[in-house]
Amino acid sequence: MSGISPFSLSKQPPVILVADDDKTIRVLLREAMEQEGYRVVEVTDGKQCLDAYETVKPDIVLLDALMPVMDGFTCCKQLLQIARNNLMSALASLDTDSASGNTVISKIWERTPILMITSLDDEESVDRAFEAGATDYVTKPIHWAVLRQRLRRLLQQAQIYKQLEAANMALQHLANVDGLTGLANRRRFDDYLNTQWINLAQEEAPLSLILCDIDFFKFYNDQYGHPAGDLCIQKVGGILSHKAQKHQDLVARYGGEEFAVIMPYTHANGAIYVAKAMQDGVRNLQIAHDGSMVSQYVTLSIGVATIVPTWETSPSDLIVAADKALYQAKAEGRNRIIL
Ligand code: GH3
Ligand code: MG
Ligand code: MG
Ligand code: MG
Repeated sequence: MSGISPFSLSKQPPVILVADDDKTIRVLLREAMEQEGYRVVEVTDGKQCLDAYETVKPDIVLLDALMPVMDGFTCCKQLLQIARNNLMSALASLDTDSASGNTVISKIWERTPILMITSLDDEESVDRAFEAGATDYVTKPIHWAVLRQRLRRLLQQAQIYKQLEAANMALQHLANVDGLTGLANRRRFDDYLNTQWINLAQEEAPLSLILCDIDFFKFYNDQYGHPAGDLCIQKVGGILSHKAQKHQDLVARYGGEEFAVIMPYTHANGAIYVAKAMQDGVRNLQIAHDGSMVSQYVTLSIGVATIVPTWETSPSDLIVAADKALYQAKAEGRNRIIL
């Protein structure tokens, strides 16, 4: 007996998809596996196995080598093709978003283990099983203890991959998300800007950047206290994220009470339109601000810059331009938008 139960990391009973044309074997397999606490779904050939795969979402596929209609080798190859296609579509999304690297990692780990059942005296089938991409094999007549242990080990490995994936996702989240607002943090801002820079330089498409800074925020803290200041930052962050409509727009907390919005494929007019919506949105929150010299409510100063990225320029050129505009908005009296 291996020490760790395959259930130790998961509540649901593991699902085994069994494909075998021999009814007697299927009955025996079902009995043996149900005794282990697994849930069993039976099919009689490789074609049925492929059809059932997406709906059943098995934890393991147990695949007889020789079956009518479609044999186990072909079925195994096609199951891997499905996994590969999933991976390719996850990779394709990397073009627009570097954070989806997580998705790619999870797609690699999502690959369901395939255990092939070959005849004991058929060495060639063992080679073919591995060539087709099987994770492991058992031989017929079935040695039940061997099958039990292989299943346990494969399920444990799959569970460990899932745990690692969850831990990886949690780490990525911590590394990329601002704790106070739930917005993208500065690190994610830098990554995203760099990725978009490269995309848009290739496409010769425009990229806009909005930088917002809360007016007289030091006085806000002085007046209402730091916890109220935090709440104010959260509310402002929430409204900015609500006003950035396009799925490619990224709203980040750029610094203490500063926010940035990266807007790919957006000309200056579009960016100013969104900046105006953000400015109005924040004012309409009507957060009282007695320390402000420009309004009874919390307001924003906003700098906007637009550029068509090239290989001769760099993201910092866009940041410098937006920062200058923001500085000018402050200098000209705050609570305004400068392009
Ligand atoms: P201006 O209109 O020129 O922007 O004036 P300001 O007072 O907003 O500018 P300044 O940069 O001098 O002050 C920003 C203040 O924001 C100072 C800092 O204490 C406060 N701040 C930065 N991060 C946080 C935070 O996470 N929570 C709170 N409550 N305050 C913060
Ligand atoms: Mg068979
Ligand atoms: Mg500031
Ligand atoms: Mg400020």
